Amino acid sequence: MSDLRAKYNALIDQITHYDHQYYVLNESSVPDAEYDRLMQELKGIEAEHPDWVTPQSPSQRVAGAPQAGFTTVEHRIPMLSLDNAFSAEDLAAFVKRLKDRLNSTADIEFACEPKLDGIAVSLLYENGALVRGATRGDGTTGEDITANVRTIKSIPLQLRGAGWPEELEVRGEIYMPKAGFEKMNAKAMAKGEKVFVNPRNAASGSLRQLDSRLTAQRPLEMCCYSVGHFSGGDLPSNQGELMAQFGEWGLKINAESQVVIGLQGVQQFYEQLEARRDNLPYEIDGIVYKVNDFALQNRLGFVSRAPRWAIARKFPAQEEITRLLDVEFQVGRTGALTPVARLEPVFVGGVTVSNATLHNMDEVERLDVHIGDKVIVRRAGDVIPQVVKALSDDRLPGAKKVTAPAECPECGSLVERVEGEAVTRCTGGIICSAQRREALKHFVSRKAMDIDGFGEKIVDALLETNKIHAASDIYELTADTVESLERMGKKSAENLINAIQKSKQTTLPRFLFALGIREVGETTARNLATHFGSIEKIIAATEAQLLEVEDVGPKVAAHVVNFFAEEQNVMEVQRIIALGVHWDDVVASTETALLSGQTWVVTGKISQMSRDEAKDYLLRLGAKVAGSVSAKTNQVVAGPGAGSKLKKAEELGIPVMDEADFIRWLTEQGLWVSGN
Ligand code: D41
Repeated sequence: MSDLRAKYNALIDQITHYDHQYYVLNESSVPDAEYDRLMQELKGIEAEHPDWVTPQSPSQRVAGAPQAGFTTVEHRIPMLSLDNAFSAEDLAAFVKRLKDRLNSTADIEFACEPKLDGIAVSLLYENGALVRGATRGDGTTGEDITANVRTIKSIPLQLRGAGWPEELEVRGEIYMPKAGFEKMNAKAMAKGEKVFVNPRNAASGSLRQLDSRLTAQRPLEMCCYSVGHFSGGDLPSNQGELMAQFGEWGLKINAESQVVIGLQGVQQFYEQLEARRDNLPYEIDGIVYKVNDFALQNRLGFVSRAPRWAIARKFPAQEEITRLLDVEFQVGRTGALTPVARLEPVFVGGVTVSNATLHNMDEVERLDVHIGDKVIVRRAGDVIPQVVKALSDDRLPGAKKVTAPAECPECGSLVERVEGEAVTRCTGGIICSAQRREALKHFVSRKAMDIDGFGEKIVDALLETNKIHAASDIYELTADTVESLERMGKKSAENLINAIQKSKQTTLPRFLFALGIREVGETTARNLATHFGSIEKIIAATEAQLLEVEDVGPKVAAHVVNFFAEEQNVMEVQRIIALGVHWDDVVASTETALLSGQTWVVTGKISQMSRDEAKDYLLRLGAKVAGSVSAKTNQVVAGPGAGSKLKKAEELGIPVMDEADFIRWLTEQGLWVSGN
């Protein structure tokens, strides 16, 4: 073999290996730049020697031109459907049915798999080479989506290792991970393109593209879970081993899958996975349980189109249809009017939902909702329920379109919507009681002044009884005043006053953030604080000076200048400081700071301080504090309960300190005095 040919083969192996590591095993392998260089080199050789190119080359994932349509595929063995179980009782009945049918009292082994919410597909491998991909369709006939499945990097074009049957039909689910879905939708939204309702629809729409170049840009993955037709070789004798075998052949399998024993094992798996549902990187709508042993599966057989030996235990649905009764507008801290849907109560995502957000007027227009419409409500995880679609087919004649009010529903001031912005805003400023209320809630909140126990109810009660008007008034409250509020005992009043006192010792970033200047979030507040070093300098800063701050653009700069141009705001700041709110000076120049240029990550529970406090310390030393671990991370502080971030740090060989190390180190820096 020529040197170049050997080089070419080695490149294919190397790129295929990197794809496998990254897309199948989820391990980071090479820097993008290196990967791109290898791919360019491969393509260069292929341009010189087109006759060397095979369909298995990693350069051959994307076809050149769109198809006219999809041809149909008859499945040689039907792709079955799954029976559902909706409760623990249903599941127990399933296990009992199996035992009865097998005429045995012995516990059965079950393979448990997350039920991915995607599209079931079939892949055909001939002598290890991917030759066809098809959708499940109705189980008998599907569509040929070979060109599209070839673009999915977790699907091997050539099986790895050895020992696969000559013909092997692998079945599994193609899905879109949550993060990729969010990113893709955000991009589509910005460009005014079609937004998908959920990751499943996005996966389905992406697979139905006639132009595989479009599919290639969608973040799809595939996990494999069964075999259809096979010939010319043998397979393991149970599901657990089949999954292990799939893994060796380079097919992606679900890392959560597990073999358990008996009803108890099955139920335990349910509880553990359900608790983690929202934290998984992809959506699941339940768990699939399969009798592990293939011989037992064969004995149990099928009823109509579903196997007797498998069942899908469904989780509570995250989307339901209900009716939109009305839309009201809530006024936020910066005057932004948020349209809120009042709904006919509906059970979704495990709770009864009667309100859902419509975000802003752009979203209302995009959804084209009318009062009385049937709408799809989605509640996934802990996020606020959302209206994701209006079912316009069922619209009642004469239904009223949702429009923004001309006046603020709370204070009656005019409402404005800046050209090109999604947000409608009340122009009332601090005369608007809603804006005042929200500003105060923000001021006392955890990431701002962090006044323990100062909740929404107390803010409302103090405002209603005219005990406070502005944030500075909080620092003049007495225990007697607080105690005079309804449902407030002596002890709680004292606790609140103590918490207010304690909050006076703060940091400049927190104080700045607490002021609630538009577009000044935690990060911007930190950047402003480290850049200028004092509140006086920030108040005096010009737009040009503000633009020198990291991540501060013209918009933020204008908001800061406008805020402090308002004399009332400056007086309020001075009054708060006069009443005792103070902080240590900030290390003004990041160049001289101990940790300047370093990126730290804090994860897990820190018992002697809050995670936010730990971050404050690091920021004061000039470090950047990141939310995730990457090759750029210099140091990780990991308290008990640290999970994936700690694991990642260990994989990447990044130094990790535990809480004791961290406190020792802070003490050495003179930042921590024991008994703090
Ligand atoms: O994750 C899934 N969505 C999933 C679907 C899974 N993990 N296993 C499955 N197993 C089967 C049998 C037992 C019939 C081989 C399935 C499906 N079927 C399935 N997907 C769509 C219809 C049926």
